[in-house]
Amino acid sequence: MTSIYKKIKTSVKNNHKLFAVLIDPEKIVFSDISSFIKKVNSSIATHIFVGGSTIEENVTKKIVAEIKSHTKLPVVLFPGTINQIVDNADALLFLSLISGRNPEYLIGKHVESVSELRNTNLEVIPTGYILIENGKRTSVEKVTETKPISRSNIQKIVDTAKAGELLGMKLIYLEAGSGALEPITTDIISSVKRELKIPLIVGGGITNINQLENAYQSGADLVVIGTAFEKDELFFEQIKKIK
Ligand code: 1GP
Repeated sequence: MTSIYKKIKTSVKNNHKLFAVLIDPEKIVFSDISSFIKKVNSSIATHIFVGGSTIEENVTKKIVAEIKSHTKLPVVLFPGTINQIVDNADALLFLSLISGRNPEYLIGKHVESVSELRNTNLEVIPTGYILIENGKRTSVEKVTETKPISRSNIQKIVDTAKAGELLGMKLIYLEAGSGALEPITTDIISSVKRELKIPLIVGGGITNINQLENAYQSGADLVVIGTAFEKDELFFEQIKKIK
């Protein structure tokens, strides 16, 4: 087992909740990165995720280098496109969109990315990525041309997550979509968590402390927030690290 994943497993075992700030390379202003990361460093964040739906060539590498020059937190790629796979990050969530039925996002892009991955030392973490309907059409849905699973079909969500685990995936990520109107419900989180032996990531539409606490209490091991910080960095004040 490699190190970032191993640490996630140890945290889960010790019931230590994890938190990732998601940075979309297309949305962050380069000159703002140092002050943004300062806030991340003094928050409860344990990881920085970097990724977005569409990105120009070469942007990610520059942004990852700048982030890494201001933090010791692990930088994990959460790529929406192959050109977001860069060798200067620490790990890669190798996402397979198991809620969808588009072979490109189940295995196609993965095959294409191998020639790039061969040249990196990234820790590759196979992740079952499950998109759940949240009331509006998300960019994941548009880009991947797949349908999310209905939020009321909890059994299908649970079975999809379990199938991912049985296929050997190391993490399951329940995604409501960036800027989702509603985060994943506590019912869905707890039902999935009950069945899984592997760590559970939850993200999409979480914009306040109550929603964050609810996600943790219902069984999320790692919560991802992006949009709430893009909209208002004062949110960091509410999630400061206790010294
Ligand atoms: C999106 O799950 C992440 O892929 C985070 O979503 O931007 O809504 O926080 P938000």
